Amino acid sequence: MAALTLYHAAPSRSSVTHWMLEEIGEPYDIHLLHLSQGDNLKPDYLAINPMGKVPALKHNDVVITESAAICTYLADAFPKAKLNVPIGDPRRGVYLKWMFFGPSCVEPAVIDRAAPRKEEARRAMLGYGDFDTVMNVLANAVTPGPFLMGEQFTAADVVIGSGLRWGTIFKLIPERKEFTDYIARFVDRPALKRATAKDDELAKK
Ligand SMILES: N[C@@H](CCC(=O)N[C@@H](CS)C(=O)NCC(=O)O)C(=O)O
Repeated sequence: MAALTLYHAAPSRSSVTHWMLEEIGEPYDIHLLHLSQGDNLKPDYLAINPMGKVPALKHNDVVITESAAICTYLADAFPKAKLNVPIGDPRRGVYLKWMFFGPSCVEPAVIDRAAPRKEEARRAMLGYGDFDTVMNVLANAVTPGPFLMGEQFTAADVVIGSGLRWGTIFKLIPERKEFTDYIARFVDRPALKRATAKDDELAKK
């Protein structure tokens, strides 16, 4: 049994952490859940993540939930993979900004657009402000690149890159050249290809 176990549904938001585990290159087990069968709401799994959501990652006896937190944790716990910006490096603040920008700005902006509210909330009330500003900030952040932190590909690219990739596939994010160029720079990474191929197999189970 590996020290790392990913509680995963394929494909889903846990695919972000699946890609991250492939980037890290440490052995891991997958505990597959079928969301359509309500596995995530069964008592066994609620004991792991009371939110009833995937992903969850177990590392020895510690459980981590929230995909961006899992990616941050893995990058720090396995620095050999060079996917983090370590404490002490002044660039870490910017790196953490992008790690948080994914779940606190990109995701809610995209989901609010996919499922609009009856009454539009005031810009000041929304942590992400407005969709167009989020997109413009992201477009600037990945240009010229190649990655969010410049030459170094980091866990922030796994988080933000996944959001942009899925958002573009589902046509929830505009097909801007800045985004298509950025996605093209990471889409052929062997770790992403391995995770996607494994997800395709897992989706059949
Ligand atoms: N904030 C969480 C969101 C996780 C999430 O929404 N996961 C979805 C899969 S895409 C889920 O578990 N849905 C099942 C359900 O809510 O019943 C994260 O980023 O990890």
